[in-house]
Amino acid sequence: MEWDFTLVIGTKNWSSWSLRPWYLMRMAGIAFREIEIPLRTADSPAAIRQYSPSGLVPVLKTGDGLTIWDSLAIAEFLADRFPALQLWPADSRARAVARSVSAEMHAGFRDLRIEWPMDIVGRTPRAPGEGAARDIARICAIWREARQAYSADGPFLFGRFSIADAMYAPVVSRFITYGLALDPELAAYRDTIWTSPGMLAWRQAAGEVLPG
Ligand SMILES: N[C@@H](CCC(=O)N[C@@H](CS)C(=O)NCC(=O)O)C(=O)O
Repeated sequence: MEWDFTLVIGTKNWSSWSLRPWYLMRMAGIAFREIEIPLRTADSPAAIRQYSPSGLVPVLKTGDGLTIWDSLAIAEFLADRFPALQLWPADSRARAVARSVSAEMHAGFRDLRIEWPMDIVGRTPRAPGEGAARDIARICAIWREARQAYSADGPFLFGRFSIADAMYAPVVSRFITYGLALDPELAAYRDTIWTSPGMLAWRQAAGEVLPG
């Protein structure tokens, strides 16, 4: 069956929640149409409400009338619909951990989000405050544990690309924008995401002038 997907997102430079499903679909090769709504304008709330019952983006609309208005719910829907793509790790133990770290990202790291908002084109190094530093330490522990367990299977968190990478993609952008120094193991993972085809496409569309 041919799927007919429309992904409604916010301004690419800022909309960290929108980046997740957009990046996931691009990396997985799932075709979609997109509608980008400018955020931070007087008209943004009404424009989003046209598509989203929660008043938030992203929203995925399917050709047969389904609306999904949460980034993790969109990822789960796509994993259900396209089992052959293995959007979650195939191994049940790895999958359980991938779901745990994705849920932790979805529900947490509030201080980091507030202090270091996503700004794809920005390069404004600054030290994190206490709360953001705590969040960063936890994220680094998650990345290190996953990379140490799964590096033999590939360069992504769980070896092969998975939904967990899409969930952490906005954090990669924040680390670049605010100039966080990482050790070689974590820097290699950051760079895997930052230079992946899906992220290069998003960065360019967000207005970043890419080298060469
Ligand atoms: N839990 C939601 C959160 C989505 C969210 O907070 N989206 C922000 C943009 S990144 C939004 O729509 N804000 C409304 C606005 O800026 O007008 C998800 O995972 O999709």
